[in-house]
Amino acid sequence: RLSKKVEKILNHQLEKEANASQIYLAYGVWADSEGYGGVANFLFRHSQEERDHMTKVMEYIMERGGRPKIGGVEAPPADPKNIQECFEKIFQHEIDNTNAIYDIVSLSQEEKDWATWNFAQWFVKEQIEEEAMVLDIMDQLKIAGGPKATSESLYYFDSQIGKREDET
Ligand code: OFO
Repeated sequence: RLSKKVEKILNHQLEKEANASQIYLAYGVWADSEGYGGVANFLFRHSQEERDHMTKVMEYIMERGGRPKIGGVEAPPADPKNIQECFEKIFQHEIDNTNAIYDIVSLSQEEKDWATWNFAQWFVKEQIEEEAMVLDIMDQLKIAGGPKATSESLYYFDSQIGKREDET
């Protein structure tokens, strides 16, 4: 059974994943309105992935005899100024989420809650993939010319991002 402290940190993570889903959704809408249909498609798919992360945490809490808290979601941040900022903000967000996962690992280790420790390892691996994915997209954007990208190279970038496979 989960301790109150572990239940609390897992509920905090559940909330973070729900907020992450909302961020990707909002940025997807922004990207679509800017004409980046491929990027929007990618962000919408990723929003769904974040929701799946939320569900994963929720199910684990229930499985371990805890009570998931389903609260409201935070309003997403303001629209990014441009496509660079869009991915920089997403990268920052993923780093922040990685740190939250590390807090779960630390607490479960402290409490010798090895089931939660083991559960959190899936997320440790997932965060490695997510950070690598965003870094890779940022590299592609750099190759496209970064802030000096032409509309042709951005068009190509957008179509490539739209075709990216989901990682899980
Ligand atoms: Fe849930 O992995 Fe991104 O935030």
